[in-house]
Amino acid sequence: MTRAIVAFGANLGDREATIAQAVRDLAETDGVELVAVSPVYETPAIKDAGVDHDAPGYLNGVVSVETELAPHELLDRLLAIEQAHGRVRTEHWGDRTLDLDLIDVGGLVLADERLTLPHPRAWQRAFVLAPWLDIEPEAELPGFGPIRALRERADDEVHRR
Ligand code: PH2
Ligand code: MG
Ligand code: MG
Repeated sequence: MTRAIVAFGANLGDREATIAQAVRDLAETDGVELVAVSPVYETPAIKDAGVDHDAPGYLNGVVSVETELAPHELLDRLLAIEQAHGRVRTEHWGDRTLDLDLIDVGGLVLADERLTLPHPRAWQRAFVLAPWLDIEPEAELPGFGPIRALRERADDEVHRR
């Protein structure tokens, strides 16, 4: 069994209901055991150009799981759950009903055309680091060090609900 961190984000539709159902979908997956679910944070949308207060705000958080699945199998499952919750796109680039990102899988470092681990932007995103810190205060991001120190440096604003 390998412990993995999955981040969730939603900024369209009934964000809370979508996230709650997505967490249930993940928990019901064969070969996946849900270990912890973080508090949920309200966060302004980050776009290529920076914070976009005109875009709908996100709810963000993370879950930790124990899994028998290989990283790409877990990725396939996350993509299927995203699909099931329909990623309706609007004129605002990047807005989505549900995003599930694989952040860390047992400290593995890998990069191929489908998956980069750890998640390449997790180190700088308070909307990932803050909820992760809530459930794993001593966690380290492979190659980047303790997430507590990373969280102190990440300056995007997050508000616990
Ligand atoms: N995800 C993105 C882009 N911007 N901003 C917030 N606040 N939360 C997200 O989860 C997020 C984002 C791309 O995945
Ligand atoms: Mg994402
Ligand atoms: Mg994603």
